[in-house]
Parts: sequence; structure tokens; C-alpha cells
Amino acid sequence: MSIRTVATTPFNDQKPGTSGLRKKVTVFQSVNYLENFVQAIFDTIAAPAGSTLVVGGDGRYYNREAIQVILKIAAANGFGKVLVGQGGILSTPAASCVIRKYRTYGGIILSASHNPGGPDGDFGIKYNTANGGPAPEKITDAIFARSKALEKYRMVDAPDVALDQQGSFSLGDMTVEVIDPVADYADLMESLFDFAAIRTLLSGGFRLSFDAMHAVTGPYAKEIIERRLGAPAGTVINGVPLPDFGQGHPDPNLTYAHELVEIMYGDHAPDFGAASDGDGDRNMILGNHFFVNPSDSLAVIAANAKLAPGYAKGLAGVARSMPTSGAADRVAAKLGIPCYETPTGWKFFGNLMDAGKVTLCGEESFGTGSDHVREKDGLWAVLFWLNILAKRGQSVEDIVHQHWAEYGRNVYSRHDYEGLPADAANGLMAHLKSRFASLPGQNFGRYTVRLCDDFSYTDPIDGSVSTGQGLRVIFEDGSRIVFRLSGTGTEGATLRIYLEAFESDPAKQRMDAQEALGELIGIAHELSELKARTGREQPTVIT
Ligand code: VG1
Ligand code: CO
Repeated sequence: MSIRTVATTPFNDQKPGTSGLRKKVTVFQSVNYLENFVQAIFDTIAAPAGSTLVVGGDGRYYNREAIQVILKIAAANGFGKVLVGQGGILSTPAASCVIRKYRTYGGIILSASHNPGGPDGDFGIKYNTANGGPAPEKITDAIFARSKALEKYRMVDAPDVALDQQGSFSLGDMTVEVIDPVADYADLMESLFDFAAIRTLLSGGFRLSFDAMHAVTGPYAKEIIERRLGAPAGTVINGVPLPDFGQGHPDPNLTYAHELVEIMYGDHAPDFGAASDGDGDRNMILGNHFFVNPSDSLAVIAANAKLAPGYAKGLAGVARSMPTSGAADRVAAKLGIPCYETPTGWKFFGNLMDAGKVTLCGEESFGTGSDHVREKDGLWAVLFWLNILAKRGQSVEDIVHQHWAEYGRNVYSRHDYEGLPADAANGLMAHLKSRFASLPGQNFGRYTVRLCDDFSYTDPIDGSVSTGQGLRVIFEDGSRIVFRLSGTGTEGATLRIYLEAFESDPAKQRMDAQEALGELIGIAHELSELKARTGREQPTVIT
């Protein structure tokens, strides 16, 4: 089989964002765009000849075509074996699981997560290292640098590999092993949670609904929730992955997971509802007419972790991204374990987990996970909740209310303003930053500014520094407002405003979050000149 060296010209826009390189499908389809990026990855990681790689994706449009290209470039770059999920499918946490279980050199995950799919939608690609986690910034920076200088890539001339059948195939000197995308992951889940207790719960009249949003978790949820745990058929809705996610937006929040929200807030609602995102790494947890804020979900899981067999010996520590509420910090303090604050994006948790400093990690954006893999993990969070519910025998709502009564409530909300002109969003951030020197000491209603900064993080393990991670305005009573621009979008800019206030009085804890945060929301608008600069006053999505 012949290896072709193809001359190419570099692109200057292949900079990975919060989670890999994300662009419109049409951009990835342009001549040599994908090929260049893949070669830039391989040049950067310099895997020894004969190494094994994992490849899979969330099944979105262009997934299959991209996998064929990646396999041919991998074969020409000296890889010995590639493990591919059947049909090209691997959820992000399942890819992480497979990379770790088979001790491979790393993996390539094809996903743009919650971004819409289809020919006019988004596509994405990211590299994960041998620990199963997203490549840290020093590697993604090096890949970007290489992509700007790349002049050629290597590829084998060969017919496409059949991906729909499990088994071993040859591609030049390389073996392509098409594996069951679900089994290894499902086995891992079974080793962590008390499946017998959950089975008993489900056979006792407890009802649940899981919305896979026509994205990658469908087959995983059916295998685990319906087959292994015995939930009735139909518990998993929208369970068939579709290349365009059924024209939906596989973002598990109250806006985009509306089908599930209608079920959980309707008559005869089930006891528990959950949804997952495009690539299966995020989760939304609902009770009967009740929404669990993701920051609270992390805290509840941390407080109840010992109820799950895989965590019975306790937690080494927890970590949360900076914009995530301090609810987990309160649990950590009570447990006497450390709590780390990192920038947004799962890649910042890897070092802490590898060093054994933290067991649980979470983000306010519906991402929760642990050191069982090195990605956030949607179904894992759902199973953790089911395990807790099975052991405690209370409703979701009661568990959260009790948690607030014990620890106090970090009232929290995130407001997203999607599709802003980039100039307006950048101008807003620059303006805010320019006010920072004069804000401390100023009063806004009942709030006094204590400090403002642009969050930066020094990794405690390798000392690497990440700057520009979000603008924080922190008030004397610990309340705060954070402003960040999204690093996962492909069009215009998305402004995220994160709002947090602490409520220790149980009599006031059940207040609606938007109401409780009303004054802070007004201050956020005033400080950022939101309306004047963006023409908007109402967020696109409220969490
Ligand atoms: C968003 C979330 C962030 C998450 C990232 C990737 O990033 O805020 O917490 O890690 O998506 O998640 P940003 O830069 O748009 O705020 V996923 O499920 O897209 O891999
Ligand atoms: Co995702």
C-alpha cells in the first residue's frame, strides 16, 4: 500500500478553544483542512512507531468521513493500531475509558458537543492524551503552532475501512480494530455503582425518563438503564443518534431539553429526569417539578459520595471551575478535604486527578465527573444520582432542600447571550476591565465591591499559568458576578454572565433563583453597559 506525501498550505485559524477545534462542517470540508489539523496533531505528539490510538465521535454529520481520513493519515504516520468505536461512535467519556483501559498512546475525539449538527452545523476534533483526558494547553498550543507552519501531510492510498462491523482490519501496516463502543464503559459504570440497589428502586414503582436528545448517549443509556438496570423500554427517549440530532440542539438545559422539561413539569411526572449532551459528557438532573442546578448537583454528589461503592472510601478532594458556585467548597470544608478552583474546561482537572489530589470535579455547565476517567461524564452523574436516591429513599427535591438546610444555599444562575457580534462582546469585556481599578469600595445597592480581577490560574502540579480566564467582580459578602466569553462557539460571540449569592436562612432558601439574584442581575447589566453595547436585555438561555 502506498503512502502519499501531499503538499499543502497552512491555515492560520486552527486554534483549539475550550474543548478542541470547532468549526462549521463546511470549513472542515474545505480542501486539506481536516488533513492539516490531524497531521499537526501527529507531528506534535510524535508517538513512537507502532503506538495505539483511539478514534471515535458523537455520530454527528461528517463523523464517518472524518474517521476515514484520520485512519489513513494515522496509517501513514506509523501507528500500529487504532481502536475505533463501531459505526464511528464513542461518547467522550467512553473514549476516555477506552484510552485508559487499553493503555493507548492517546485518542482523537470527533465532536462539537452541544453545538448543532448537520451539513450546516458544527464539527469538532480534539486530542486526548494517554491519561484519557483532553490535551493540556501546552500541547494544544503546540498543535496550533505546528498547524500554522505545516506544508505537507502523509496519507495511505487505500479503500475505506468498514466501520459497522466489529473485528480487525488492515490498513497498510496498521490494524484497525472496530470495537463495541458501549461495553467497556458500561462495565466501568457497573463497577462504581450499586446496580442491585438501583434495580430494586426501579422495580418498586420509581419512574424515570432519560432524554438522549438524538445524540451519542442513546445506545449507552439503553444498555445501562434499560438492559442492565431493568428500566422499562421507552425510559430512554430520543435514543437513536442522528447525524443532525433530529434538527435539535443537544444541550441539556431547560431551554433546549424542552421535551424532557415538559414531561418532568407535566401531570404524572416521573420521579427523576435526566438529559445528556451531544457527546455524552454533560448532564441535566431533574426531579418531579424540580431542577437541580449543576453546581448543587456537584455538591450533593460530593456530600453523598460514600453511598456509591466506587467512592465508599471517601474523596481525596474536589475541584470546580472558577464560575461554578462555591456549594462544593462548603461540602469539602465539612469533609476536611481540599477544594481546587480551576479555569473553565475539563483539561484543567487532569493534572489534579493524575496526582491523586481530587476525586470529583465539576463545572456549572452541567459537567460532572470523577477520576474514573479523565472527561466529564453525563451518564455517570445520572447513575450517581440514582445510586443516592436508591440509598436515601427520598425525592430529588427533598435531598436538595435538606442539603441547603445543612450547608446553606449558593443561589446561582448563568445567563447566556448567544450570537452577539464579536466586536460588541469584546468591547463590553474591555470596558468592564477598564473599570476594575476604580470599582473596589464602591457600593451598588446593598452590595459593596471587594475585588475585581481577570482570573488566572497556576497549575499546582506543573506550574503552568493560564491567564484571561474570566472577569470577576466579588462583593464584600462573598456574592459575585463573573463575565466570560465562550470558547466553544463557531459564530459570533456568546457572553456568559454567572451570578452567585449565598443564602444561609432556610426560610429564604427556596426562593426562585432569578428573584433572589434580581439585584445582582441589575448590577451586572449596569457594570457591563449590556443594553447599550449589545442591544440585549434578555438572555438567550437562563440556567
Ligand atoms: C462550555 C462550558 C464549559 C465546558 C465546555 C465544553 O465552554 O462553559 O464549562 O467545559 O463548554 O463542554 P465555553 O467556553 O463555551 O463556556 V462540551 O460538553 O462542549 O465538551
Ligand atoms: Co459535551
